[in-house]
Amino acid sequence: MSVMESLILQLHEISAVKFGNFKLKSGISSPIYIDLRLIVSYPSLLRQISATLISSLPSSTRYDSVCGVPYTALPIATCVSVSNDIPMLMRRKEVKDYGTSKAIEGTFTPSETCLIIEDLVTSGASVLETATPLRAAGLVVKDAVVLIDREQGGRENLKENGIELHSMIKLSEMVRILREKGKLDEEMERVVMKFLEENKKVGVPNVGIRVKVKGLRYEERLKLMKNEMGKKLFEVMAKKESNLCLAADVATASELLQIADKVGPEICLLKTHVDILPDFTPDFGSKLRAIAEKHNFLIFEDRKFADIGNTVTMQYEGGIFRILDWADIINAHIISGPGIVDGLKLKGLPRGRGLLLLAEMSSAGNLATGEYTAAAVKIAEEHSDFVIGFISVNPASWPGAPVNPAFIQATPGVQMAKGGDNLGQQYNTPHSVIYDRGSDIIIVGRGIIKAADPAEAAHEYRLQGWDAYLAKCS
Ligand code: 5BU
Repeated sequence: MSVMESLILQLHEISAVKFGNFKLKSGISSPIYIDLRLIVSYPSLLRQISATLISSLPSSTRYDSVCGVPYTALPIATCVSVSNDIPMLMRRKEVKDYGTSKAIEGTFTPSETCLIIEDLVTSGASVLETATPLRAAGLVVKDAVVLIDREQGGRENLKENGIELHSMIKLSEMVRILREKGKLDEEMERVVMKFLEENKKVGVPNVGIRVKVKGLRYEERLKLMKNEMGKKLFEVMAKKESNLCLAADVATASELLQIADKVGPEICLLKTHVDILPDFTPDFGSKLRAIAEKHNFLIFEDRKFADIGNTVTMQYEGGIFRILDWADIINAHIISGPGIVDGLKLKGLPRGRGLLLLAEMSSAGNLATGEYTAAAVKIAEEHSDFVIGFISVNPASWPGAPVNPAFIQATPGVQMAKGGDNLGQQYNTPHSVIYDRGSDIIIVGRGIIKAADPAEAAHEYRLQGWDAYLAKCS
């Protein structure tokens, strides 16, 4: 008899798996009932289950710690931790709002990988409820291992959220083995299999299962950020109580300097398109930097570099604009591959600069979606000394969400009312961008520039952006 068969028989023996007619929590009647809470009373079985769970993982699975989904999987995770000498983390089901008010108990370093352990997966929602706070604390969650997969869409839902589900056993296999061993008759097998088939939701992923967690404050995230300019941006945001970036798309350099001085007190960041300024002169950078220092904001040249590494080093440093000399932050597409980041980093990192990667765009029909977005996240993780975050539109919807909180999300396409322009731009409100879509910085252009009083408009955007941030953190 295989180890698995023996385990299944033992689970049946202790009545952790029962056949009959049961009313489930959801109200439906089921011919099969599984209650794995019982296993704590059978230490030898608990030990065997824990060992088999770990050995059922592909050998390529890497993790620094384990975390059980409360409560049933907690003893399983503890057993795995103790017998394999792997540190364990615990997720609080009810986050205390007093004391340290931690969602995750245990010691860890952000960007370490945590394996989730669960007893039974149906839709995958409870695994996500544990993955989300782990990720929000800066941990990487890529895999979950489960004792029994009910095959009701959990695997698909988790995949959608960037988690691969490994199951020790599928429920239909379990039923087949119990039938083989004479633990249920043919009629009951037929009834159970029919029930499982009818309740199968495989292929119809319940997309949209998302869990909201309290956001970390900038002061906390600053400690996770590796790049000095990124740290500085968090500092400025916290100090000025501003997550507003002005997209200073005005007609001339002199107009830009004027609006920078007027709006300066409200913003954490000023975004330029230096190549649209007809009156650009080599002293533009130093003039803008003086205003930035006066009002304590950073400068972001929205150059959207896109070429191969070697070319971008020259575009960044040279030409008429000499962007490297005055822009604190630049951005780049990843269409040319990670070499672009290496190229920009070569010039930018020694000067203390930071880079935002374009993970998504705000314009209708753009192609920066799905795997492209995921590739941007991967490149960012691999270059977190230089990459400070992303240009994004809806980071809360990305497969690995929430994204590593070390990274800053900056979102263009923001106005007070949802809508768009007639060239494909699409607008969302400050609240929806920061609170619902999980971004950090609202990038506002025409909403401020075209307002009758830009400084007053900027003030209003700042208050709305800040309120949404506070709401997210509480
Ligand atoms: P608006 O006036 O608020 O629509 O200006 C938006 C600014 O953000 C503008 O400078 C764009 O070049 C920039 N932008 C964008 O709108 N969408 C994107 O996906 C990216 C940048 Br990337």
